[in-house]
Amino acid sequence: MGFKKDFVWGAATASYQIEGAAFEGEKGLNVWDVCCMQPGFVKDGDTGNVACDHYHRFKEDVAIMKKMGLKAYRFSISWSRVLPEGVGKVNEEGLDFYDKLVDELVAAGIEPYVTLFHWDYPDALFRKGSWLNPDSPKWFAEYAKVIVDRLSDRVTHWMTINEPQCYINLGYGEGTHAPGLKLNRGYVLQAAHNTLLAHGMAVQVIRKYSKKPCEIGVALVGGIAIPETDTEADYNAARSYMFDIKSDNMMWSDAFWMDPIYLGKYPENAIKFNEKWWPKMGQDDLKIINQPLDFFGMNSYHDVTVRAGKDGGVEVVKKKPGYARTAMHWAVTPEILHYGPKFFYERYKLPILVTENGLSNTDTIFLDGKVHDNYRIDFLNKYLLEYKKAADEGVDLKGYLQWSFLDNFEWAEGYNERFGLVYVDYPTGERTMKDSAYWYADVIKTNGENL
Ligand code: BGP
Repeated sequence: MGFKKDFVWGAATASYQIEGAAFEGEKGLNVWDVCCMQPGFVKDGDTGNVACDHYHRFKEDVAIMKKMGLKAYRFSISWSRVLPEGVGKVNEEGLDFYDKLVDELVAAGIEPYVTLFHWDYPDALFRKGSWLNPDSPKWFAEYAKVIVDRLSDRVTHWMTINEPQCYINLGYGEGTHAPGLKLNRGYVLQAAHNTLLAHGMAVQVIRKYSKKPCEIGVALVGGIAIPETDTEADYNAARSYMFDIKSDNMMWSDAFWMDPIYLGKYPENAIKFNEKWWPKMGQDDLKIINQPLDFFGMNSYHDVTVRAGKDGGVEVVKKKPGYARTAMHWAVTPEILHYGPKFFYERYKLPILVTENGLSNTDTIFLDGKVHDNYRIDFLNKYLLEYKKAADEGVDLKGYLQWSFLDNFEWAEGYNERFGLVYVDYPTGERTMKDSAYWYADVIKTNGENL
């Protein structure tokens, strides 16, 4: 069966990771701008101040995308570039940047997939309590309206938020990502609830004001368990690992984030185990969070294998010594693209769109001036073959958006790892298509038949 004819092949980026121009064009500060000023927050003192300088080089970047034959390009909008104070006065110069980028993509025949929020929260709103402020969902809805009013005559594919698991847990609980807070569970839960509510309100805004029929989703971390064998017992162990909340340690679980969005309820055990912390909620909050969506956005890189335990529980299978891993030390686990879509489709019943998947590496330019990133080709090939298995089993697959189009600023890791299909020489901004970019162009051309 393979990938269907209209399968969407693309690549993804995020504003803070590539744009640069952090203090240009009347842009307001965001929490990553501020955290990067803090010595020690990011490895080697790296910052996103210049990053890939995409803000000035976007035409060149779109030309490379066109050369690769990308059908879709997922990018995010910097909220504080458009609304320097987070709400209120619109910065026309900032909005114009995205307007021109969208024009350029459309002219190149590339479908824009817009993420409204990928972690660069406006500093001005952080100072008002950010996701802890009860008005924060409304602030996000106001921002969404500004973007939809301007871009929805050309943009018809939207994602509200990216990986709330990371920006809430790492940013508000563990303090390793911006804004760098280590708050107690009660506050983290409140921030999580408000960010889910913001997602729901933004969906309502997009549906109401979009100038064209559109498709909307959200890009969550898809935590996935690979069943050790194809037996019902191990499948059930994988389902249980992914969706059952067994202890109060559930802030990274799938069900805590996904059930309210796709099923309109928090898992009962999430509430039970966190009773003393459970945030106050409005009567209609869950209804607002549970907006109908058009696809299931899944960001997945690596995960675990499980088996049915002797006592009826779930056992995580220990990885073999010397197992394959990436520069980020993430295990190479291609099977997640088979079993993840299978189990998510079974539970949430929406077409699957891989919104991120890719390999971090320490690529360099070889003596011949090229970047021979065989590891990336092999990684993507293996993952995509597994993804194809899901299609063969009848899972509705919408597409695949590789992370990332360009090497970029990897948050607290700075520029230490490279995820791109296109190499960026940061001091000069020069781009070089890696071998994987040429290989991916062939994958797209043959709709995955060459895998
Ligand atoms: C994205 C980031 C990427 C990468 C990825 C990792 O959304 O922008 O740069 O870090 O998430 O995701 P995770 O660590 O959740 O697997």
